[in-house]
Amino acid sequence: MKKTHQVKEKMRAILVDVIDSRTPKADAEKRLIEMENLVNTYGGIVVMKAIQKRGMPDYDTYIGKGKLDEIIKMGEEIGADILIINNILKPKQVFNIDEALVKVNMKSWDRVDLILKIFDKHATTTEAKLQIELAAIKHMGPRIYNMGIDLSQQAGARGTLGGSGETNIEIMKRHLQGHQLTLLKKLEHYELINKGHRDRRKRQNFQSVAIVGYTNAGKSSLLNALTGKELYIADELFATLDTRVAKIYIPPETHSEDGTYIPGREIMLSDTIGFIQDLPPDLIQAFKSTLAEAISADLILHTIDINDPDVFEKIDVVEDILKQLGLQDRKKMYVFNKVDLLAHRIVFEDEEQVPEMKREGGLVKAGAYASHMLGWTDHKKHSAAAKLVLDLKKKYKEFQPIFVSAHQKVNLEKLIKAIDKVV
Ligand SMILES: Nc1nc2c(ncn2[C@@H]2O[C@H](COP(=O)(O)OP(=O)(O)OP(=O)(O)O)[C@@H](O)[C@H]2O)c(=O)[nH]1
Ligand SMILES: [Mg+2]
Repeated sequence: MKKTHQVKEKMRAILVDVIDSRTPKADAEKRLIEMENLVNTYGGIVVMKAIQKRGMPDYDTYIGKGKLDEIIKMGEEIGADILIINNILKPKQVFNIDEALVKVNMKSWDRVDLILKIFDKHATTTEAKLQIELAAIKHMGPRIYNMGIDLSQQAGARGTLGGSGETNIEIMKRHLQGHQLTLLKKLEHYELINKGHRDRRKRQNFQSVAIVGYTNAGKSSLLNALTGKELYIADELFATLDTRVAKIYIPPETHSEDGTYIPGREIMLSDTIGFIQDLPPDLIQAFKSTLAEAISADLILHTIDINDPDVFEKIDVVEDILKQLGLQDRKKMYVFNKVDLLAHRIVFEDEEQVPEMKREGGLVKAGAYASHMLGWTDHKKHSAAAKLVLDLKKKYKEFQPIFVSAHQKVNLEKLIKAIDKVV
């Protein structure tokens, strides 16, 4: 059969996650699922996955020689291209693993490699590309300094490098350090431009609100819904790598009692890169310039996918990263998004402002049983959703939790009012 076009085969990956003996099985499985999502986002498929319990990672190969042999055998049988380990490995371990894998035409990545590859694929602006390059040097540099035999041989073979008494690795190291400085300089330039923009907005008295949250929570969707922008939205992890800023318009208001007129105003809203668990500090550091918008915001909208089975853990991950960015004490509001996927007619029984509910009027008030009879949704799901909302409301009371749907535009007006009140 004649091929009309070349179809590029998807990268076939074997995943291994090394966990300690205290990690519960369910958590380990969730980690693997997230990792598989990352691989799919990159455009690969997972052909095998394994969880490995170890008291301590193996000194030479992290996963241990037995496991590595097993993977080599499996990899050859099922035709895998790559072994991805869901941990952060030492340069020496990566080197040893790659050396063993080369005979079956495979290579290895650790968690940071995988995240960097996705970043690289999604980056569109020069600034994002520079930040990724910087993060990559920080991550890969030590591998080259310590183990860069391949590279140094190549450099040597070209015959252009190599001075008296200086090894090729030292030259490579110097080269990378120089390059890192160049990148930092270029990034500084962007930071200055961004700072200029921020300062101007401050002078014009714009208040700024930053949307942050776990990757895929719906941050870009929320910004679009609130501002009418059309940012890139995708059911992938790390769809956004840059900061985008847009205005929300707060309409003027006349007080019903005393007739005072409050003029309308505009607030700057920014969207940025999503967070993920085990995000290495180096990566956060490299993205400081992009995150600067969030760092200087008057209010942080922590956006959360309410349907996430790990909603509480993901909130903690984001809070932890906010802390690393020095933002633990910033004014914060929690926005639980994607309520359209919940059985929200019942969830909002105590809130009369949901547009859909208004239309259904008295029926809603009839409660869970009636809606079950009407075949709206299953009763159990309703009560679970209602309980979840109550739990979230109680636990995060201080952050004025608000429940919205960026897709269905549920509760957005309430959100805008709440923002208006706070900033
Ligand atoms: N059902 C439903 N889906 C939503 C809603 N908001 C966003 N989504 C979907 O969730 C996915 C992620 O949305 P994005 O807006 O790209 O999420 P993000 O937080 O910006 O993600 P990253 O930039 O990748 O970190 C997309 O498939 C959206 O269509 C919502 O209110 N309801
Ligand atoms: Mg986004």
